[in-house]
Amino acid sequence: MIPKALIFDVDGTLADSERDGHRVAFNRAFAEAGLDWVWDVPLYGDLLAITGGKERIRHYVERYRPDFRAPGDFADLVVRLHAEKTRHYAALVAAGIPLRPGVRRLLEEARGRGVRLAIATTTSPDNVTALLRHALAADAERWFDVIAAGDVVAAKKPAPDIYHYALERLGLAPTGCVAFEDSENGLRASLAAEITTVVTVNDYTRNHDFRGAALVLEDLSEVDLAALGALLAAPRPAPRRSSGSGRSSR
Ligand code: XBP
Ligand code: MG
Repeated sequence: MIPKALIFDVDGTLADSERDGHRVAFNRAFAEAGLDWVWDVPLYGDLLAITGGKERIRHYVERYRPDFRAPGDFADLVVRLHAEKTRHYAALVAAGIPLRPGVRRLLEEARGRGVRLAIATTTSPDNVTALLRHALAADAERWFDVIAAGDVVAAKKPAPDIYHYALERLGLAPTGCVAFEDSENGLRASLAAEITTVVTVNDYTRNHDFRGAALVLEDLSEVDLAALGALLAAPRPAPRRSSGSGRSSR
C-alpha cells in the first residue's frame, strides 16, 4: 500500500526558508519604510509562534513596540509592509533558497507512481509559487493538484482549516494521506484534520512538542512511498492532549 496523496507544508518543510528568507525580507521591508524594527535570529524564533506574516507583524508591535503610533492607519501599514516583504522574499528565493534533503526525490517518486500532491501552508500564494519555480522546476506548480495557501482560510495553523480546505479540494478523506510538517503549530493543524503526519525538524523547531506525529526525522532523505505506506498501515500514535505540558516528547 502506498499513500493516496502527500500534503506538504512549505516553510521549514520543503525548504529552510524562515531564517534567511522570510526573516530577512521582513527586515528589508521595515528598513525601507524607515522603521527601526530589526528581527534578529533568536527573536524571529519567538515570533514564529505566530503564523502568518501580517499576524506576526501585528503581534510584534503589540508585544515589543507597544508605544508605536502609525503615521496613518495601522492596518494599512501592516498590509503595505507585508506586500513589500513579499516582494523582497521573492527576490531572495530567486537568488537561491534550496529544497531540503530528500524533498525532490520524494516528490519525483510520487509523481512517477501517480500519488497526488498538495500544499497546505500559511504563507502567501506568491511565496509558494516563487519557491516552487526557483527551487523545484519551472513547471512545478503543475506538479500539485492543490495549492492551499495564506488567506484562503480565515484561521491559520494551528487551526486545521487549511488542511480541511486541501482535502476538500483533493476530494479525499484524511485516511490514506500523509502530511509533512516542521513545526508544532503545523503538526497541531494536520493532526486536528486527522492526517498521519511526518515531521522533519529544523533549528527553529527541534525542541517543539511533536507528540502525535507518526515519525519525527532530521529530513526526508531516507523516506520513500513504501515507508509512508507502512506508516499508514501501523497503529496510530497516541493522540495529543491539549492540556499537555513539556516541550518535547522525543
Ligand atoms: C509559515 C509562516 C508564514 C511565513 C511568512 O508557516 O508562518 O507566516 O513565515 O509567510 P507554515 P507570509 O510553515 O506553518 O505554513 O509572510 O506570506 O504570511
Ligand atoms: Mg512550516
